[in-house]
Amino acid sequence: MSSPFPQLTPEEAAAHIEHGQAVGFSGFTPAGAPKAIPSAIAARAEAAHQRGEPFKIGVLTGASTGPSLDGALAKANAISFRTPYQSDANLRARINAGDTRFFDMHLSMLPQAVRYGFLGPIDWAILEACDITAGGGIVLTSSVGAAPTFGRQARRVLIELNRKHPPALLGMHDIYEPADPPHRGEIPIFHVSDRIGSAIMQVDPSRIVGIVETDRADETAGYDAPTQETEAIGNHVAEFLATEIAAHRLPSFVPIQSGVGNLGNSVLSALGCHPRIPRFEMYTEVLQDSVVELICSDRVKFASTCALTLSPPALERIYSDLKFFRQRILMRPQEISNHPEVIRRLGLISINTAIEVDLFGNVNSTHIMGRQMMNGIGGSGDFTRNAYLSIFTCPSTAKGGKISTVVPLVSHADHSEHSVQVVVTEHGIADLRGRSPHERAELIIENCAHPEFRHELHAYLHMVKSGHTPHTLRAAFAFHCRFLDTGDMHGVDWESLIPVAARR
Ligand code: 0RQ
Repeated sequence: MSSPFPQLTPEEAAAHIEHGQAVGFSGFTPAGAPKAIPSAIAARAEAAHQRGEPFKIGVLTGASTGPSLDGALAKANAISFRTPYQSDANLRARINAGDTRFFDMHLSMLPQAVRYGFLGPIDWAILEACDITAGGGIVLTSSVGAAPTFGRQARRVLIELNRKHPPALLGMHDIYEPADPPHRGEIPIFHVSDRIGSAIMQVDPSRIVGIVETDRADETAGYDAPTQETEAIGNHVAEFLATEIAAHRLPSFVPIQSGVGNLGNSVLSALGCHPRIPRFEMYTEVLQDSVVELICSDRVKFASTCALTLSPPALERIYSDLKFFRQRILMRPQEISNHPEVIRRLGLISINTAIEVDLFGNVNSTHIMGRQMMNGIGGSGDFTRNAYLSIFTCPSTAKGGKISTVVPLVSHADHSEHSVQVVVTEHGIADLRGRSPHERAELIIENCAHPEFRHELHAYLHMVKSGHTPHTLRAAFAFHCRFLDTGDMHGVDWESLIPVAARR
């Protein structure tokens, strides 16, 4: 059928976007993000800058995106404002240099913050589709993210019709936007596979300015092979959950959420292989390569996700047998995949990665040395705060062993000791449930810290014995300060930092 919408080149589409406008892009991780139009906007910004004219836009997405969106726009210094999450090295540098204002948000809250008007008007929605009807019905591609909200809220809409994604994807999305208070009712998901919305998202066709046809693969990087460290962490998580089953603390094996990355990929592989972990379901925001394997081997029964964050071969595997996978995978908007109501109802096991964890279970997911933004909180807060069982994993050291990821006090707090229940490193597990701060500290040092740092952490702890939480503000950041001064956390002189009179 011929399309009633004008066919545009990426450059023609980009020419519509003006300096100072706010643009909501589809995509959640590089999955499902437009590529041609944002690259052309970046070129337009570069040309404007060469003429000495300002050109920056506000960029809203579902989560991170790939090199053609965040990467290209950041290289061109074309992003004034960015939310809710990113993971591109160029953009990270722009944010930390103060060129781009970044607003780090819980991913579940982005769509409603847009509807409430908290983030200002959205001038444009730029959405990647695999099919579009004359009436403005859009079949999204490898993610849903916040596309339905951007499509409804934006004044005008541009579509990237990407032939790399088959129109037969129809049926893998479940588009549902809750009403806003005071009219919001329950979100009727009672099982991971419940469908509550439409397979197609709807945009007012009179606001569609044009369509750009492309044929470009998602820019999701593949996953590294597991290392001894990531395998050990995965095995600890699997063994811990098997013990929970044996202790009847998991009467039925509740669905799993797992964060993105090599570690998350390894943990899922370990769960899939463990003989005492039953077949399970996933209610998560990102589906990674290991889950495709586990669906094929029938270890994972069903996966509800917001995005197919897959390497090109793994995505191809799904596209080559959509009949099989359509019965086992459903993509939802981030407002639903990460919704606290649904997470509490289903009772999830959340597994996310920390940058650092302190002796009491507070977790930093976002900042390096308290100052430099890494990626953002992503969905980790949505899941951790509401999970049946919340787990954080991380290697016990970073930067070739010079940094202990177990520190006296986190240099930035994303998840508090009240939400974090279990900490896992390659050395073992600290189960913090029902433990006081003193007990937590002992467990985390003994079970999780790297042996090279255990003595130092004990030295800190034993200098200050009284109080509900054994801290001394004089030395709580001594590890971090030592690293900033010398490039290595080893060798803190606790004796001189904490005067005898302060050791109570
Ligand atoms: O640095 O890249 O220079 O080598 O941080 O660390 O170990 O490669 O781990 O890629 O899984 O990222 C928490 C950032 C971990 C991620 C975080 C350095 C380390 C390395 C990356 P290099 P790794 P990962 C689902 C849920 C928040 C959002 C979230 C994240 C780099 O998992 O963004 O959970 N989480 N979302 O060397 C200094 C430390 C360090 C450190 C690690 N203590 N000090 N540097 N690094 N620890 C996803 C979504 O929501 C979409």
